[in-house]
Amino acid sequence: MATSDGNDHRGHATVDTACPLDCPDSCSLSVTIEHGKLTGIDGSTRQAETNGYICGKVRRFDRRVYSDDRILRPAIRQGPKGQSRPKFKDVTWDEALEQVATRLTEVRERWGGEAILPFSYGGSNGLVSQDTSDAALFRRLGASRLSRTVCAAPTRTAARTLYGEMPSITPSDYTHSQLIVVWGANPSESGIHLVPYIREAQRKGATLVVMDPRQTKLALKADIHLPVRPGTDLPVALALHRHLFEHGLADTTFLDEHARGSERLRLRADAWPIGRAAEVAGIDATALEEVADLYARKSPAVIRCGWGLERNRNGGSAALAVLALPAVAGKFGVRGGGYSMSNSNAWPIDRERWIGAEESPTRAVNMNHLGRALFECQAPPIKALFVYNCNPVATMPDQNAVARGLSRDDLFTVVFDQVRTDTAAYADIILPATTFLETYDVAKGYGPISLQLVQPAIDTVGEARPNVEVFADLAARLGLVDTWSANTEAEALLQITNMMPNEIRIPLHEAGTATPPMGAAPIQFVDVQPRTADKKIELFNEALDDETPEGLYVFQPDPASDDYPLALISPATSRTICSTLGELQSEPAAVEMHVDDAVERDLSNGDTVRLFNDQGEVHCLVKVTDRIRKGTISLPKGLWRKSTLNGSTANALVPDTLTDIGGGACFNDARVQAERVLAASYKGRDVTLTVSAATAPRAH
Ligand SMILES: Nc1nc2c(c(=O)[nH]1)N[C@H]1C(S)=C(S)[C@@H](COP(=O)(O)OP(=O)(O)OC[C@H]3O[C@@H](n4cnc5c(=O)[nH]c(N)nc54)[C@H](O)[C@@H]3O)O[C@H]1N2
Ligand SMILES: Nc1nc2c(c(=O)[nH]1)N[C@H]1C(S)=C(S)[C@@H](COP(=O)(O)OP(=O)(O)OC[C@H]3O[C@@H](n4cnc5c(=O)[nH]c(N)nc54)[C@H](O)[C@@H]3O)O[C@H]1N2
Ligand code: SF4
Ligand SMILES: [Mo]
Repeated sequence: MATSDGNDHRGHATVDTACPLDCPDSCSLSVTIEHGKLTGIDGSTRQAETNGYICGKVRRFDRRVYSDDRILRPAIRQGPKGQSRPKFKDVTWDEALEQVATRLTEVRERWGGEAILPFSYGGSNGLVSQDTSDAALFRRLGASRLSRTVCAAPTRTAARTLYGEMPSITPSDYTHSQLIVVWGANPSESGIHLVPYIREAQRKGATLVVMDPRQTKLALKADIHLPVRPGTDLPVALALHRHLFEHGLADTTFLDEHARGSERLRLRADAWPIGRAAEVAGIDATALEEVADLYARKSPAVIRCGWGLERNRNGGSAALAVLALPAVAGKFGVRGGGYSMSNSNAWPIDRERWIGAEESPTRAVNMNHLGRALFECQAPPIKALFVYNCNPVATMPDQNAVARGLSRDDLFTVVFDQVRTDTAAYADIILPATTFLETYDVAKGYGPISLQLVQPAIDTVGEARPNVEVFADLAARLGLVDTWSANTEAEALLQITNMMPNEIRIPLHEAGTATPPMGAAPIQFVDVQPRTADKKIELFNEALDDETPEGLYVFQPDPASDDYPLALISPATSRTICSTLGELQSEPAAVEMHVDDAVERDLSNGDTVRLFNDQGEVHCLVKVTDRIRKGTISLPKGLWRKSTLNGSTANALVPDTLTDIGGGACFNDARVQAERVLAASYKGRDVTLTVSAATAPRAH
C-alpha cells in the first residue's frame, strides 16, 4: 500500500488518491487510515481546480465500503429471481467463476457468442476498471456489443459533429467571463467545484443566466432564470440564433473562416422568432430577448452545456443548437469565452491500443432498450447477461420491462458489483467488486482537465476483487489466454500507462497527476482547435440531417396528453451519484410539485401520491414547492426501489424511446398523472394504498 506519510506507530497512514466516480470534478483525495480501516476521506490540493474540498457523498463513502449491503463473497441464487430479500448461498471464487465459464461456454456453443450481452456503464469510471480485460474478453467471445448511450450520447454526438470534441473551458476560467449561461446543468449538486468560480465571476461583475425548469440553488443567484418547459431548449436556442442573424450580430467573418453550414442553420432557425420560442418553452419573451441581447453584447461569454437538456426527444438538436451559439456569436478566442461540455476526450489516449483485441462487427444492442432487448432480440436471443459497473434496474428506462426481462428463467445473469443492488436481486451469480479505495485506477475528470492516479488506501473488503483480475481469470478459464497480459489492477495500470506518451506517463507515476500537451486550461481557438477532419466547425451535417427522422434542428412537440399532462424529470441530487450510494437513503422519496399542481390535486406537503402512466406507477411522498415550473414534477435520479412506497422509481414511468440523434435515453419525456392516495405506513413493500375519494381516478 503506498502512503504519503508512511505508517506511524498507531497504524495511522494517509494515502493520496483521487475520486473516479462519474462526476465531472475528479477531486484529489487524502484518505486517512487507522489500523487498516478508513477513518477519513477529504480533499487534497494535488488537483488544483478542486481546491482541497470534496462533496458530502464521498466524504462518507466509508458507509458504502463497510455497509451491510456490501457483497463480501461470490454467491449463487437459491430462491426466485427479483425478490426484495433474495436468497443467495456463498461459494468460493473458484466455484463461482467455474460456473460462469461453463454457462458462458454452453450459451456460446448452443446459441453463438451474440447470445451473450455484457452490460456496463460508468461504474467507478476509471481507465483501468473499464474497457481493459473486460473488453478483450467479450470481444474474443464474439459477444453482442453494447451501445453505451444511457448518458451523454446526444451531447457527445453534437460536440463531435460540431467541433470534433474540441476540449472545453475549465471551471477556473469562468472567473474571466462577463456572461455565464448555465444551460440544463445543475453544478450545485452535480459538479460542485464550478460554483465558486461562477460566484467569483459574478463578484467581478459577470451576468449569470440559468436555463432550467427548476429554480436550482444557482438559479436563485442568477440575474435571469428562464424556467423552460422540459424538452424545449431547441426552439429557445434557435431563437437566439435567429436574433443574432437577423440583427447583424452574427460573426460572419469568423463563420466564413472557421465554419461550414451556417446558412443551413440560419434557415432552420428562421422558423423561431423569439415570441414563438418563448410561447413553446413557456417563458417570458422579454426575458428571452434580454438574454439574446446580452449574449450578443457581452464578452467573454461562456455557455456551460449540461446533460439536462439532452434527455428528451429533441436532445441532440438542442445540444447542437446550444453548442453552436458561441460560433455564430463569435465568442471564441478569449479566456473565459466559448463553451464547456465534457472534457473527457482532452487526452491523447487511445483505449483501442490497450484493449488489444479487434472489435468484431457483432450485433449492437442499445442499452436504453435493455428490457425490450431481453424479449425481442432474436437470432440469437440474449441468453446470458453479464452486468458490471452498472445498476440497470435502478438506472435504465422502462424499469418494469427491465425487471420482466431479468426475471426470465432461461436467462443466465451475472451481477458483479460492490453492493447488493436492485439488479443483483435478479442475478444467478453475484460477484463482489472492490471500491476505488481498494484498488488501482486512473481517474479522468470531465470538467477540469485532469488525469490522476488512484491507489488502494485499504485492503480489499471481504473477498472483493477488481475488474481486471476477474475478467482476466475468466478469459483464462475460457481458454482465451492471449487476450490481456495483465492479471492484476497494478499490472494493468502499468500496461496502460506504458502506452501513454512520456509527458503524461512520467508525471502520472511520479506526481500522481499529469497535464496534457495543450495545458490544463486551454483557450478555445487559441490553444485548441476543432478536431473535425478539416478543422472547421460543422454547423449543419448533411449526413446526420438525413439520418434524423425529422431532420436536424427540427422541433418535435411535447408528448403530454390530457391523461398524462405532467412532465416528470429526474435530475441528479447531492445524495447519490447515479444510483451509487442510493442504498444509504433511509427516508422515503418525495416528488417535487408546483403548488398550483398540488392544489389542483388536493395534495399538500407530506401527502402520499400515486404517479402513473400506461407503463407503470410510483407511490411516494409529495413535496410542494414554488421552485419548479407548473406542469413539471421532479423525482431524484438514482433511487433504489426501497426508497419509494411501491418499489418503483422514476424509470418505471420513463419510456424507452430514443433521442433524435445519438440513440440517447429520453428520461425527461416521461409524462404522467398524479393523484392523492391515502397515506399508508412506509416500510413494507406490500402496503395497499387506497385512492382518496376526492381524487378517485377518472375512467380512461
Ligand atoms: N451529486 C451528483 N453528481 C453527479 C451525478 C449524480 O447523480 N449526483 N451524476 C453525474 C452524471 S452521470 C452526470 S451525466 C452529470 C449530470 O449533471 P447535470 O448536467 O447537472 O444533469 P442533471 O442533473 O440530469 O440535469 C441538470 C439540470 O437540468 C434540468 N433539466 C431537466 N430537463 C431539462 C430540459 O429539458 N432543459 C433544461 N434546460 N434543463 C432541464 C434539471 O432540472 C437539472 O437541474 O452529473 C454528474 N454528477
Ligand atoms: N430516471 C433517470 N435515470 C437515469 C438518469 C436520469 O437523469 N434520470 N441519468 C442517467 C445517467 S446520467 C447515467 S450516467 C446512468 C448511470 O447508470 P449506472 O451506470 O447504472 O450507474 P450507477 O447507478 O452509479 O451504477 C454503477 C454500478 O457500478 C458499481 N461499480 C462501481 N465501481 C465498480 C467496479 O470497479 N467494478 C464493478 N464490477 N462494479 C463497480 C457500483 O457499485 C454501481 O452499482 O444513469 C442514468 N439513469
Ligand atoms: S463525487 Fe465529484 S465532487 Fe465528490 S469527491 Fe468525487 S469528484 Fe469530488
Ligand atoms: Mo451520466
